[in-house]
This record gives sequence, structure tokens and C-alpha cells, in this order.
Amino acid sequence: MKRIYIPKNEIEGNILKAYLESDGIRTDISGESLRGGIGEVPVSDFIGIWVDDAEEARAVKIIQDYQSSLGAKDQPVENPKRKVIGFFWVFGLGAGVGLILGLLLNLPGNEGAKSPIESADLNKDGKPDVFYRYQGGQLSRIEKDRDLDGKIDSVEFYEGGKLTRIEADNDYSGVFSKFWYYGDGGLERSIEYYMIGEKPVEETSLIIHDDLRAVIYKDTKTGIIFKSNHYSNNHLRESHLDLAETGRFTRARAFDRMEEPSGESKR
Ligand SMILES: [Ca+2]
Repeated sequence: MKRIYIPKNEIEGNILKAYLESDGIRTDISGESLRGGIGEVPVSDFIGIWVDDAEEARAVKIIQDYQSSLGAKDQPVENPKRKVIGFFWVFGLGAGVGLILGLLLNLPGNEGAKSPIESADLNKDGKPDVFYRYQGGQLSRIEKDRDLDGKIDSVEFYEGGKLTRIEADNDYSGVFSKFWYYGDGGLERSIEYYMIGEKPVEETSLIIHDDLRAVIYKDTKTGIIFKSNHYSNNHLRESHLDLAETGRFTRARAFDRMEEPSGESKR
């Protein structure tokens, strides 16, 4: 086995592993710690992506293609645990901001003051349901209460006037569980958290130039990727499965243009 790459973070490591394995290259991400608890893995513990010596050239090429398709842009380090805390933080903040704003906006003499926050009342019930927050004169955040229950359920983040991220509570449960990340090429990645029975799932979609390329399903309790779907021209072409969560894909399915199964192999 040969180490060919040190991923920047867990997500990149998992995506690359899925990519390489979908091309039939046996891949190990070193460090069993990767399969440990969610968010407990410091970036420095990532020792690397390993492949068989004979596959080195092919694997390096696949990784280079992947990177150039991303524009070799530095992504922020993802920390899943921070993210989970993130939703609650945003949710709490949203509720808090809503409350404070409600008070502020009702203060007499506040009109005309240069506030870093503007709001709109879309359903005209007298209560604002969209908040625009500014930092240094620039839009930094749009917070929305889409179901009009008084709680923020979607937050758009802006940097330099450009949308960088959306966080949403799509089922209005009070937990922000869906995240979209935008780069120069538009939507690059989305992550959704949900349960399949007792299994907490993190579903990561990778989009390159408006094309869905891969969707990776991870059990966040075990840290194991149990399914990796690969697309071309937005059609599902391959699915790699590790339903027993052995840590290695044990089954691969191919799909035809109609997304009907056209072949299956076991390892
Ligand atoms: Ca709401």
C-alpha cells in the first residue's frame, strides 16, 4: 500500500475514497480514528489515503482531476461536531434575534436610525418574518421564518455580496439539518442530517459545475460510509454499498440510462 494524498478534512477524505473505489481502486483512509465518534478526530490525525502500489498513478490522476474540477479552492475545515452544535446555536440565535428584533423594531423613534438590521413582513400580519443583517455596510445574513411561526427556519450567509451558505430547518422541527455550500461555481456541496430508523445519517452531495457527481451516506454513529452513489449527467450510474458497515464497500451496482439496475458485483 502506498500513501498518495493527505486529505484536508474528513469529508474530502470520504469523497475521495468513494471516488477511487468507484473506479475499482481499493482505498484505505488510514487511522481507525476516522471511524470513531463524530467530530472527535482532529485534522492532524488524518494520516492519508492509501492505495495498492500498482494503482498509485491511476489514483493520483483521479485525485488531480477531482481537485482541478473543484478549482483547487481551499475549503474550510469541517468539524461535524461543531456543525451539530452549529444548528442549535443558529436556532437559538435565530429565536433570540427574532425576540430582540421584535422588541427593537417596536421602539419608538427607531425609524430612520441606521440599523444594521432590516426586516420585512411578507404576510403582512404586523410581525417581521424576514431579517436582513448587515456587517460593515454589507449584507451578511438573511434570516427567514418561512412557516410564520415566529421562529427562524432558514439562514443565508453572504460574504462580499455573494451567497456562501444556507442552513435550513426544512421540517420546522427546530433543528437545522440541511446545509448548502456555495463557491465561485455556484452550489458545490450540500449536507443533510436525518435518521433512518435508529441510524443517524449524514448525506453529502458533491456538485461540480452544476452537475451532481456523488452522494455519500455516512452513519454518523460509527463514522462508516455505507452507501456511495455516483452520477454522470445527473443520472445515477453506480452505487457502492456496505450495508453491514464493515468499513469497506462489499457490493457495487451499476445502473443504465433509465436508472434501472444493469449489473451487480460483490467483493
Ligand atoms: Ca419558522
